[in-house]
Parts: sequence; C-alpha cells; structure tokens
Amino acid sequence: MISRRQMLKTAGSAALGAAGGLAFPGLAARAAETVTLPFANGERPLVRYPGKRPLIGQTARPPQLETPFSVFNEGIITPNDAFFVRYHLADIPLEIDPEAYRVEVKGLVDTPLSLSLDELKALHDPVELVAVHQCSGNSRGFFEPRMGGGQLANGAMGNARWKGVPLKALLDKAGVKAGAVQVSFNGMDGPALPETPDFVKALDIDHAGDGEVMIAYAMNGEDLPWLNGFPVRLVVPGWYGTYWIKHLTEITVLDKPLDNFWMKTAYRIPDNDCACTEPGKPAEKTVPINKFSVRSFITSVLDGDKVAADAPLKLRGIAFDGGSGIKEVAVSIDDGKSWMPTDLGEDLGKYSFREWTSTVKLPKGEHVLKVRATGNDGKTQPEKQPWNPSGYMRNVVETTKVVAA
Ligand SMILES: Nc1nc2c(c(=O)[nH]1)N[C@H]1C(S)=C(S)[C@@H](COP(=O)(O)O)O[C@H]1N2
Ligand SMILES: [Mo]
Repeated sequence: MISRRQMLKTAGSAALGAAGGLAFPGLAARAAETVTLPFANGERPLVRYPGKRPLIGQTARPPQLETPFSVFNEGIITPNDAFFVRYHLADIPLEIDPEAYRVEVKGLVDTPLSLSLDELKALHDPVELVAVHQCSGNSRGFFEPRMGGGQLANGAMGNARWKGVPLKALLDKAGVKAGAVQVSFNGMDGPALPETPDFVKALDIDHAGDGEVMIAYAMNGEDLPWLNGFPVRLVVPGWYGTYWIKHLTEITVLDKPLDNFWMKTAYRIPDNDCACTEPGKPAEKTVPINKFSVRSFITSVLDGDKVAADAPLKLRGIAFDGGSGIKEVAVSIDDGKSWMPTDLGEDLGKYSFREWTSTVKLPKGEHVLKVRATGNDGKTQPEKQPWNPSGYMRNVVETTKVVAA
C-alpha cells in the first residue's frame, strides 16, 4: 500500500490537498497565455492544475480541461499530464485517504463487498488494455448550427494504457443474483447544491460482466492522475467517457434499469442509424449514448499551415473506433476527389488509437487535405456531419487546408 505522503506526491495532490476548504480558483494557476479554438467564441485560458501541464481551461468549477491538439502528434499514447479532464459536479474530492478508501459492491448480490485498495488489487491478476477515452461532446464546438454544452474542440479525447481488475472479478466474488439487469456506478464527487442529481451511470449486466470493463488503478504505468479519477475509475473500452466513473466507490447491482437524470435525460442520442435529427429539432425517440463512432485526424499539419512545395511531405495522424479496430485509413489531397491508402502503424489493440502515415507531394498553392478511417465493422466517416441536439458523436471526415510554397 502506498503511504499517504507518497500518494500526495505521485498523484500531484499536494495542492489539491492544500486547497481543501478554499475556493476553487485556488486550485489552478492561470497561465498568462490564452488559446483560441477554431470556432466563434473560442478564446480560452491555458490553466495549470496539479499533475497537469498547462491545458485549455473550459470551466473552473468544476474543473474541465481540454488537451491541446498538438499533443496528439507527440505519440499514440496521451501523456497523463496532458490528458483531458471533465467533471459535472462542483464538489470534487480534494482529499482522498488511500488507506481508508473502499469500493463497495451491493444491491442484488449474495455477499455485499467493501474492498480496500489492496483487497481490490488482490482479487485478480492485473489486466492491461490500451483504450481511447473520449467525451461524448468532444468537438461539439464545430457543430453547425451550434448547441448548448461545453464548446470543445478535438481535445476531449486521449489514449492510455489502463491497468486494473476486471469488473467481472468483483461481480463474481459478490455473486450476482437472478433478476439483475444493470449495474450502477457512483464516485466520490457530488453536487454543490442538493437539487442537482448525483452523477451515477449504469451499464447493462452482461456488458458490466463482459470481462473487459475494468476498474483501473493505473494509467500509463503510474497511479491515475488525481483529476482523472484517483485512486480507481471505471474503464469501458470503446464506449463514451460518460460511463468511465472516476473516484469509483459504489457499484450497485440493480433489478431494474437506473432511472435518473444522467441515464434518462442526459447523454441520450436519437434512436436511428445516423443518431441524428433535422438541425434544430429534438429527437422523437432516444437511447443512451454507447459506442464511439469511427474517427480519424491529421495531426502533423494543422489547418492554415504552410508546407514546402514539391518536396516529400510526411502526413501523420490517428484513427480509432468503438472497438472493431481500424481496417484502413485513406487520405485525399484534392478535397476528397481521389483517395489514397495510408500505412498503418503498430497495432496496440482494437480499442487504441492507430497511427497512420503517408508521404505526399504538393505543388505550389492551396490544398485541401482530408482523412477518412474505416473500421473492421465496415463503418466509415460521413462527408457531412449529421446533427443531433446535444452535439455528441461528431465524426465527420476532417478537412485540413494547407498552403504549399
Ligand atoms: N465521478 C465522476 N466520474 C465521471 C464524470 C464525473 O462528472 N464524475 N464525468 C464522466 C464524463 S462525461 C467523462 S467524459 C469522463 C472524463 O474523464 P476524465 O476527466 O478522466 O478525462 O469522466 C466520466 N466520469
Ligand atoms: Mo463526457
């Protein structure tokens, strides 16, 4: 068991601990710089939180931080100190004692459990998985027409190597009773006002026990960063981040579907093939958001960049989907008129970012580059972004304009 002092050091929590009882702004040092995301009203401060390098500040209470896009060109694993942060409720934990921490399993089980971190880790050999984590509203700021919600660019995603215990091991140990339909998950954070519903999410019982859904205690070989859910969080490979509960303390087996605001009202998508509605219109029927749609990005050049004309230009980027794995990535240097296959990089597993590269030559002038991924399930990205009222699941073919000179 790590000591409390170690915990404070490794989780970068000294400032978080010291800030206990103080107002939130005390948590973050505001860097002098600002960044401008590429849409109207895109100006944001760069802010520095414990355990994090300067990141794009979306909100301060609760802290919501976006990863600068340049980070995705550093490698296919997103460093812990650059990983995005999203919370819903202002009362986030500022002090956590790992010695006293417990994860409870209760509800429709034979034997309710209350596990210390050591007991949790001892339940099963560690499992490791590289998986993309992405907020449902990643890229919301690019929707037209725009809608309410966090105006994010493309940095509410990241790819990490998660290590933990399969949720199945806990469910098996507790013994799930007949009649179980869902499992709900709650973390330490809570609402600042009693009227606000606590952030609790649920997965269907078969999904929860599939052996892949994990309670992670490490990320990229280190303790989870405080703001990413220290000491344990749920990892739901291929599914949107809303289910990846941080500071996880309560696991409840349910005999009926969870009927709260976060399942019944928020985080729902139109129940049709495009998960879309006519722009501006609400959906008639909705379902809870689930698997990622397939996406790809060029990371080596950004919109508006200048590149050398008539010289080999190495394009590089990332692609991912909801877990079928990336089958191919194509690029276009003529605004989508023609497409060329790219070379795929090392396969870190079907839930990971997949790197792609391609060397092209551009004559003098303006060029419109596009990138399009296809998953092993045959799904690919749309040319035109379907619209939905919450701005979820954006995955249009991305366009990057460059000037060769
Ligand atoms: N305890 C807790 N867990 C949570 C949330 C939250 O508000 N509280 N937000 C969810 C949402 S919507 C997202 S996108 C991810 C963000 O995870 P991150 O902060 O590690 O990037 O956490 C999920 N788990
Ligand atoms: Mo999210």
